[in-house]
This record gives sequence, structure tokens and C-alpha cells, in this order.
Amino acid sequence: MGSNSSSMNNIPNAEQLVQETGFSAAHILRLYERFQFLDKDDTGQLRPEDFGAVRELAMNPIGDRIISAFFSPGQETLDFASFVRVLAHFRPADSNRTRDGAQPEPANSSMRKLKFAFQLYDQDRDGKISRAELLQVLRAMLGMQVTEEQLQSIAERAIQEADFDQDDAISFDEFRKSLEKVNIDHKMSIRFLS
Ligand SMILES: [Ca+2]
Ligand SMILES: [Ca+2]
Repeated sequence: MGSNSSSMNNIPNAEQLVQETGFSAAHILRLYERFQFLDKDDTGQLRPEDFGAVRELAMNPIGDRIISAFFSPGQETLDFASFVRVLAHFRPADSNRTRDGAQPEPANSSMRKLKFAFQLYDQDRDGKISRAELLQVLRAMLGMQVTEEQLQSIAERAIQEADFDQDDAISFDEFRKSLEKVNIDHKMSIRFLS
């Protein structure tokens, strides 16, 4: 069992996942193989430590945060469907066509990506990035290259530029506005498949 799994039939809710995430069937199949590879003890569930085998995450300075974003608060396991739904945030957008608003947003829309990115900073999930939360991420990403003073001043400048209502924290709306000119698709494209 489980050794020859290269068929969509073996994947629970495969069709629904294709519809929901915009991944192709072939892509879902590859992700399933990837999932099974990570699922070392073959339980159909991943735990945070299973992600240690994803080299790109192991080498990412905020890899731990990205991994914990896969898991709902208080949850320590992840099934295949949830795995795919989170990975859809990292799927590059198909095109720039405008949406008519009648369809649900695909998981890889810029807004959903921004929300996912915001969550990587907002660790206490109070809807705001505090100065301390910003510093934690900057320290993780730049810690080796800059001094603590430089870190403080980078954080200070980032808050000053984004904090329109001057409450000394960055709300999601402020985050979105300050990143409007950044190509979030490019920044959020993480390759999970080798
Ligand atoms: Ca917060
Ligand atoms: Ca603010």
C-alpha cells in the first residue's frame, strides 16, 4: 500500500482541490508525492518537524514561521488538503486578467498572499505588526549582517513609512498600502518541488 500512488484516484478530493486552488491535476499529483515523501511515518498527516526535509525552508531565515503558518493555531498535524491549500498561496498567478468579482478569489491572489505574509509577522495575531514583531523578523532575516542599532533604525524607518495612523504599529491595511509597489507574486513564490 502507498508504494504505487501515481494516480489521481488515490488522492482524496483531488478534483475539488484542482478547482479550489488552481493547481493542475499533474501539479496536485506531484504535490501528493511530495507530501508522501515528507510523511515519513505514513500517517497521512504532517507534523512541523516533517518540514525539516524541505531544503528551501530549512535554509530560509524565517522558515520556522512559514512552517508554523501551515498549521492552524493549536494544531500540530496537517492533512494533504490543508497542505495544498496553504501551498496555493505560493503558486505564481496565472495572468493579470481582472476578475469580475462574482467568483471566489483564488488562493494565490495578491490579497491572499499579502494576508499570508502579514501573518508571518503578526505572531500574536492581533491584526497589527508591532515594533517588536517587526524587529523579530528583521533580526531573523538580517541578524548576521547588521548590528542591533542598524536593525532598530531599519525597523524605525519601516514603521514610519507605513504607519499612517501613527499608532506605532502596522495594520494589515497599512501593510498592504506600503507593499503596493512591491511585486508580491515574485516575493511569495517559493519552490516546494525540487
Ligand atoms: Ca501583532
Ligand atoms: Ca498604524
